[in-house]
Amino acid sequence: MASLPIPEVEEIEAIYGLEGAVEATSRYQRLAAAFKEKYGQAPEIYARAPGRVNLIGEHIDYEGYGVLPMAIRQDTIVAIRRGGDKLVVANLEAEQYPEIEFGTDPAQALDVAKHTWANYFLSAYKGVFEHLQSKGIAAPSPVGLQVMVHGTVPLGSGLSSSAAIVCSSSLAIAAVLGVAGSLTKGDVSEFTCTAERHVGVTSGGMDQAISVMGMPGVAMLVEFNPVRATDVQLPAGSTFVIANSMAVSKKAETADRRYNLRVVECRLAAMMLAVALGKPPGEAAAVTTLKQVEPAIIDKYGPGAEAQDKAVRELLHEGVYMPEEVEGLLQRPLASIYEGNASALRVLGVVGPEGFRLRDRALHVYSEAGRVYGFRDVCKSDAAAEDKLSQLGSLMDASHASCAGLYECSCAELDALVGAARAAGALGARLTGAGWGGCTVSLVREADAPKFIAALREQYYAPLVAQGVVKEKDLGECLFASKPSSGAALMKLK
Ligand code: NG1
Ligand code: MG
Repeated sequence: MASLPIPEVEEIEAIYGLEGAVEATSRYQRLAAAFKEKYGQAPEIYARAPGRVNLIGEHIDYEGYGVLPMAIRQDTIVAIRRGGDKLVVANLEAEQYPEIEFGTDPAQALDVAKHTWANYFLSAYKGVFEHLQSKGIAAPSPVGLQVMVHGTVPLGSGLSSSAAIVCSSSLAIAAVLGVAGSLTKGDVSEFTCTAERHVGVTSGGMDQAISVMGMPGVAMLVEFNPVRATDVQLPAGSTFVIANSMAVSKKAETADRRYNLRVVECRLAAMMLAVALGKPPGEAAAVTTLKQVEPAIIDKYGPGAEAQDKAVRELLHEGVYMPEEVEGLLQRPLASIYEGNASALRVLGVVGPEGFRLRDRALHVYSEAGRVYGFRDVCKSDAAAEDKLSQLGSLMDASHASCAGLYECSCAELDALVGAARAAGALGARLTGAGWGGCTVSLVREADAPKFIAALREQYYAPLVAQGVVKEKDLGECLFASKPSSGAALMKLK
């Protein structure tokens, strides 16, 4: 499946479904009109890519483990044409997202310290050229591009607005430069993941993969190295309700103390496990993911979640590891292990007495990886739908507990919202995406969804409306049931 070419779709209905088509059409029309007014001509082509909600499997994609997201209908659309001698990146919502210009040199550096929305476009631009170079495909000479973007995925909400803009921009750029024909979905999933790291977050590949490979009606088990996606049919009568905690997670801006710190902690945990399992320091220092040490754990402790949990508790000590302890065991400075890895070096530069909580992070990653396959197996099983729902709910609850307790990526607002969701009748509820703010996802019986949404409005959102944090009229964008939607596509409008 990963080797299918990117579809070029002419009909909006094919993507947005009958219900969404009218609204989508008017959005594309507004984008086209604003584009023509600004640049004097119509776009040559459009591309769109959706956000996603992760049902289970949090903070494990960068450790090499499979995750289970679905694409949502909210997306980013990009209109583009060749022209001028710069990259002019404008947004339909110009007041909120001011226009930014870049030169056309694909090798230009991206300023991580100056985070702007258009950095995501530039990361896509660099990514397209880097991909062509890595495949030995002759790159076209850089030309000026005129671009206009419109997104409906809420920012900083764990629904991957970032992947939506990086993936749609990449497709648009590749198409207008005439190289889209040589790309497969797998190529785009992989190079957009690498490209997004230019923005300064050392993310895994889940968001880009599901944004590119999502399919209507099914969630996907996304696995890595190489990236691939398998359909997961969700049980009949189930609905997933997304709710925004309204705490904004500024992931790129806080990366050194949150997201990128966790990525560093996981690798340190993997190296410490390798040392404890008897690997010589040089070999241990070369380990990069927790997945890589799993075979050695199984050799000694046997397979299964319990054995893995026992192993981690025996091999890693409680509490905090400081850099000196890790360096002593690896017999080399961390700066040498991370040479050339700018984001990890930034993390090491700011680490304080809170150090690294390696045992907790490893316990989360291994148990969460197991829950992903558990979730898939429940969906595939021939149990009664009602039993499936309650088992999936328990897995989601356990995932949230692990994210909050062991991985410390929740926050007061997310915990309160998860609590309110369970009180309102969710069969399971958890944070989704990186956490530290953003959204939760709740499993609800389809028939109960309206009642559930009304109860959550009352319990969680009414006070926020009263405080002026959110407007009543915008609640539909904060709290909604979502069906699995289709992945990225190039579009020519009729
Ligand atoms: P969000 O913050 O939801 O976009 C991030 C990472 C994912 C994954 C999740 C946690 C990016 C682009 N994505 O998602 O790869 O690690 O956190 O599971 O940073
Ligand atoms: Mg993101």
